[in-house]
Amino acid sequence: MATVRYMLRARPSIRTQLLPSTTASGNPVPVSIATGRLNLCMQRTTLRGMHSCSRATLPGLTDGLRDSFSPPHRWASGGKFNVPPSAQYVARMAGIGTMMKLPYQETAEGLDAAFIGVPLDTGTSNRPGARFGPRHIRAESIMVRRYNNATRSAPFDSIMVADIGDVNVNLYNLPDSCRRIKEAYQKIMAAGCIPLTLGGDHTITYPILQAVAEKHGPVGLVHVDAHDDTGDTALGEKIYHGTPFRRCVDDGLLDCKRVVQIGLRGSNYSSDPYKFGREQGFRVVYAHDCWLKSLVPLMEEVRLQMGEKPVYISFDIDGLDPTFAPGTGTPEIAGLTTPQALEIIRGCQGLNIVGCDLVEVAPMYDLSGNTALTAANLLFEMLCVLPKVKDY
Ligand SMILES: [Mn+2]
Repeated sequence: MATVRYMLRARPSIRTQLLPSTTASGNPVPVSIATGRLNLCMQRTTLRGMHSCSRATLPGLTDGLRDSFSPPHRWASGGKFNVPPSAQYVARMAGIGTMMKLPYQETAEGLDAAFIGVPLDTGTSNRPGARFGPRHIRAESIMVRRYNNATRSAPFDSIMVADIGDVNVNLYNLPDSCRRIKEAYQKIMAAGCIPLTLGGDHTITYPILQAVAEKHGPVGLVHVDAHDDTGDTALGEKIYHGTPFRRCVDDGLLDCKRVVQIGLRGSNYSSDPYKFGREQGFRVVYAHDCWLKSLVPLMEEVRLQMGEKPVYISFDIDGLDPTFAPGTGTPEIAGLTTPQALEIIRGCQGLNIVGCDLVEVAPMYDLSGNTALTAANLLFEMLCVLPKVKDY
């Protein structure tokens, strides 16, 4: 037991039971603590550490570990922007699981763009599980690196980005969750920050767009989905994941002539299911009109449709075919391919994008993790097409 060490991270005044802990190299590691009171203290200690963490440090690793195991000054570029750590210097799965292992901060102050989770799935109509989307997308995002070699975008050389955590949703009250989401996004918009949202079911886009339109006025919308999500009610309720864009129209949040819905498919209850959207002026692009085609020409038309004014991107992962993205609650066969998803997002480059979301990842229906991995990469692609991002 010569290598047994103790590490006390609590205030000395707190009486506690210390458990021994060892590592192969004899380095001290935090021990499991038996008392609830000290656990609380440790959580506070960790939070204080994260708040005080400079923008160039990796969240979740202590100074001791940094000094022991890594070369110094390799966490970031040394420049003025946050940068994800490189797996050349930091083991991919080391550290706390923020999006791309970016620094965590509590608010959007000082950020050009922020990743934010909305772990809500009480608006789902079929398989639940999207409440776990943000955590799994963050976990799989450890594979996403800092440069986009296909588009030559360098977001982390151009803009300040961080993970600002999750909206504290109310799982037992959907309208109250919508209120909480709207209030959280009002603060993000007030900070002049572009939100990149990790959903969550598609209900969340309604309160997000309430906050976005409050700042920018009615926005254009690039909506990728298997479903149009413009239903009026279900089971007598006006708010669930099948109605967000109907509610947005009701509230005047959309510039309806600048809305495109891409990937719609599946069986329907009506013989003319997309009539409502078309009547508003939406462009509706069926999945079967995308099969076996490049979507680059479509996106040229979409850029003309969107013009210079603000645009929001809402990407429901079920827009993809279930072979690419089975981890979702309402899958439909014969959807878009992953390369087509990239063509759509990359085709948004140059638009005045004011917010993006990636919704409906329900990880437990895809044990491979590939749906969440795809979502993490699509969110990176969205980051790469934001207005202030430069090419290298
Ligand atoms: Mn949807």
